[in-house]
Amino acid sequence: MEQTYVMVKPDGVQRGLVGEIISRIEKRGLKLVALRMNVISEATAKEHYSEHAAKPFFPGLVGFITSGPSVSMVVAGKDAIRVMRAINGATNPVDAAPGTIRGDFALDVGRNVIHASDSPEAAAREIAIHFKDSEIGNYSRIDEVCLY
Ligand code: RTP
Ligand code: MG
Repeated sequence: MEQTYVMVKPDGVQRGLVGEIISRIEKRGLKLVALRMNVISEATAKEHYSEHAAKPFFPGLVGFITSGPSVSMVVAGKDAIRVMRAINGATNPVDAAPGTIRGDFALDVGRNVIHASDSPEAAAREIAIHFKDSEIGNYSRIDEVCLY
């Protein structure tokens, strides 16, 4: 089963969208295997977004992502990385299709509610940044197992 790292960003938490977002992920058939709310440290934020370190929006991005509690998750399932990116929609919410999280709940590229890893390499790297192995659960969804 593929795993990906997902974060409800501080704006999503402040707008009360955590339940709605988790619900969409679970209803799609993906499985939550780790979950935490915390304020991400500046060092962790810089590491998480290190690919953007040279970009003009980097200081604002780090400031925003550390500005309040966010919800971190590891989400598992078939093609979880690609499916989560599709659930989230385009980076700039103005371009995000209705029915996606960004397309339904956001307008501003700097407050786009949710993050998900964009490749298998990024997923492995980001999961390791935000979670210890011992924090990642191992269970079957009821719809994954046949009783008889
Ligand atoms: P994320 O990493 O947050 O899931 O977003 P993403 O993959 O869709 O987009 P990415 O290119 O990785 O950008 C990371 C975050 O930086 C902010 N951003 N601002 N002002 C700008 O032009 C700009 N471009 C990107 C966004 O908040 C984006 O989510
Ligand atoms: Mg990204």
